[in-house]
Amino acid sequence: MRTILRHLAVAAVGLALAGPLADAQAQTATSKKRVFIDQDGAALGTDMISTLAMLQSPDVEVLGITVTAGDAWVKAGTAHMLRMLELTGHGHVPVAAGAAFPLINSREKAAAWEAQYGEFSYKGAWNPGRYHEPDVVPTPPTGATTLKPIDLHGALFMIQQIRKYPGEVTLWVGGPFTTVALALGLDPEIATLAKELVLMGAGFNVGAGGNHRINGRREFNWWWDPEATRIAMSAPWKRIVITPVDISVKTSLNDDLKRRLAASNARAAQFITKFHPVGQSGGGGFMWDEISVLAFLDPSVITQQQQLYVNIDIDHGPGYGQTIFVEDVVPGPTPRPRTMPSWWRVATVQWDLDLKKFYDQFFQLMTR
Ligand SMILES: [Ca+2]
Repeated sequence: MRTILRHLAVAAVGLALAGPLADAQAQTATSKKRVFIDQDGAALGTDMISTLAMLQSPDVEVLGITVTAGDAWVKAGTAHMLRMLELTGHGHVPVAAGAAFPLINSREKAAAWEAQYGEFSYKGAWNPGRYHEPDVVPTPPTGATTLKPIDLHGALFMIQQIRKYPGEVTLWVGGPFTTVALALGLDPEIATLAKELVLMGAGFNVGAGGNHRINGRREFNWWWDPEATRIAMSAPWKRIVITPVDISVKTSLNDDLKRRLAASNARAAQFITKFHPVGQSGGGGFMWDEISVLAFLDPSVITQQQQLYVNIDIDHGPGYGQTIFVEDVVPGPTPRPRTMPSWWRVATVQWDLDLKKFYDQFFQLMTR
């Protein structure tokens, strides 16, 4: 309890910054885009590399990072994130541990669902091949870190930083929504105080189930915690941008790209070269979260996108965790805006990208 009270006291300091002090800070602002990152934390692959891409941008000030359970448990994921920061020269960026478990979903519930409706090919921290207990932190393949997370829960850290710069902070989410849902429960105003919500998640029309086999609309980030996704996607953000799994499968951390990066002495490039060597696909593969980051940095990377109402099925039946979506216009000879219940929010959904621009800009970021 004492720890919780201390967290709340620190958060209260952050909340107090919404007044004149915040205005003074805003006036000293740089022209950089302010971003708060919420990410899950597999030791290798898209979680680390996308976060690194954001940190490498000269146009962005990363206010902080919270790590949420998903691809890895939160304690392991936080260690992975800190180690990546340590190795790439970004160790000054504060990291807070976020949500440890989904709100309702669990490993046991997922297993019961699978027994009834079919097996998922990918379950993040629940994958049998990588499973360990939530409190265990195995030595990461990248090595043990000497850095520590800050002494504040990720949800409170998120609230504090969004309130510090009203209207300026892009909340970028590359993992499940549990920490965001907790933050919204504590302080619903962050949805309107943030500049926008930008995320990787959801699946729409991925052919033959895409990389999730059973159903391309059951994308991992959203499926891990459907109720949190419903809470986050129903909040009144000023703007929502979604990088869905549909576009992820058009990219890969391929050997040509790795060979080009290997020639660079930059720490970011060397991180990829050391832990994602040419000819080894482990942890590489599709660049799910990287697309979301690069499209945020330069929207012209995206060549096709669409406005849709987007949310998630939270009925505990066969559709649990599926992306649901509706066109924002009623088609016909004279199309008109579609009216939906308030929990449906319109999002910009990215469908296609300029691959050359994407890879070139990724290369530039990683070799700085
Ligand atoms: Ca992720």
